[in-house]
Amino acid sequence: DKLTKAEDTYTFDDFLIKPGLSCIEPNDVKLDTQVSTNYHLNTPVVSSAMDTVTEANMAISLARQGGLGVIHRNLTIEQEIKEIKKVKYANELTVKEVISISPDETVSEAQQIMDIEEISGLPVVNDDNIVVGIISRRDIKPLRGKYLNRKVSDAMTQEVVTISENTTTEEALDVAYENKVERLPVVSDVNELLGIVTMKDILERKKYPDAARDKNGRYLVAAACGPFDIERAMAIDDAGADIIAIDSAHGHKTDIFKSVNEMKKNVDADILLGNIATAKAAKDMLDATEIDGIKVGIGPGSICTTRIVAGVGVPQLSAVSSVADVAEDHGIPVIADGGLRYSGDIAKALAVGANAVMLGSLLAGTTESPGEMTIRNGRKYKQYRGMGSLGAMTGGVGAGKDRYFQGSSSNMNSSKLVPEGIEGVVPYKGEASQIVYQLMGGLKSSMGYVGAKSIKEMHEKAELVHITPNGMSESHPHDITITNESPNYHPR
Ligand code: RVP
Repeated sequence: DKLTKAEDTYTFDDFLIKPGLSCIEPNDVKLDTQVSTNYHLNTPVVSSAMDTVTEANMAISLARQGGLGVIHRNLTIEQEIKEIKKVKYANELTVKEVISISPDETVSEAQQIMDIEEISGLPVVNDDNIVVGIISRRDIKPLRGKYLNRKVSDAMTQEVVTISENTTTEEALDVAYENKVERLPVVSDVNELLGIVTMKDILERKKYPDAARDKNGRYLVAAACGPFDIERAMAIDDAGADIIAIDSAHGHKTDIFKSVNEMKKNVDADILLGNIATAKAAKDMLDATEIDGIKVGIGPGSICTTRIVAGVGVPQLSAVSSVADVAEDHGIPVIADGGLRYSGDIAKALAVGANAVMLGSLLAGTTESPGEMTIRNGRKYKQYRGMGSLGAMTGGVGAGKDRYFQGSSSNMNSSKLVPEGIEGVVPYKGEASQIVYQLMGGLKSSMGYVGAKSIKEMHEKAELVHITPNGMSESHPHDITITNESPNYHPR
């Protein structure tokens, strides 16, 4: 009968990782990982495509730390593109679309452009786009109002310090320091303007050596898309999204496989497909599509009610483990999405084969998460809600409404929506970088106990022990009143 045939399934609290023989210190551990066929991260953390978790600020913060943000899709296509571009242009070493000025324009024209574009200097180029000078606020400042009608050629600095396209970051920094200049036009052999590098961009690059970057050195970014929204997929691909995360509550569907194959033909970005929770789904998906990564999780999310409303799901550690076994044979990365509450849960997800984790609640309530801060009883909170909650389905542009709506599409009012998520608040936690630092610290510690110096070794070496609820209650602090909260542990 069905009940005796039912498999036993488990989640994070049912297992612990067994300590093993080790010569690895947490600081020796490397956390780089493949997140999709063509992209790897230096930190195995991906932020959820949720409207209270990821827009450009979160994606920039994660990319700086070596992780990846997935811009949510409760936005118009234009708004989503804007967020993607903010990430892509946040630390572009060579800005290619340079605003320049002709030597025959007036100084006041130059000043206006600098004010409007919020920049402090302009390369001066002739009609053939050859650099003939540079004009900055420093050149203009000493000129009193009456000289503002002068030509740019009279006020500009003629001896321009330039670099070539092949100049490295270190060399550019040396040139900028030695010549005490803030911006370096990038020029061709014949002095044609190709781009500009600013000191600010060079310094930012040095500050985040482990940042996740594309082949042009820009921050990596992913963006969400509905499984049938080919128009959005093509638009966000064009805008520069490196990875498109196809966002479905149930990715194990033949019509989704078909649509994603069509999408794949039309985009350059890698495609992550999800969510699924069984080995069979992974096999079917990998047989039917050419996707670049799989997202696992049906119902583990802290804001998710799918398992209660629909009675459907698979406890997350089992789901990740069974999908990872299949995906590994195909060389396709797996992202464990949802249900992660502590760094130890991240370690367990990786121990059973995940390449990275996707975090919602752990990153919600940070400075970088979208949404207003509210104060209740003297404590600060920020909103966190499921994308299948009523609020998310009726707010923004209502992404996911298609997913949870029941009834005829001509009458899409909120009373016909059947939510699978809830809305709430989480305490304000400060900067996402601090959260990620603690989470990765915990993970490194775990890998030290296992004796794994890389995520690959974690996959190979980690063994787990099955524990009882008593084992779990022994694991949490007990028989004490906590007086000083720790940054990486919150009692449940
Ligand atoms: P958590 O990190 O446990 O808060 O889970 C976040 C994940 O929950 C998301 O990445 C997504 O897969 C899932 N989610 C988002 N909205 C909903 C819902 O409304 N049911 N679920």
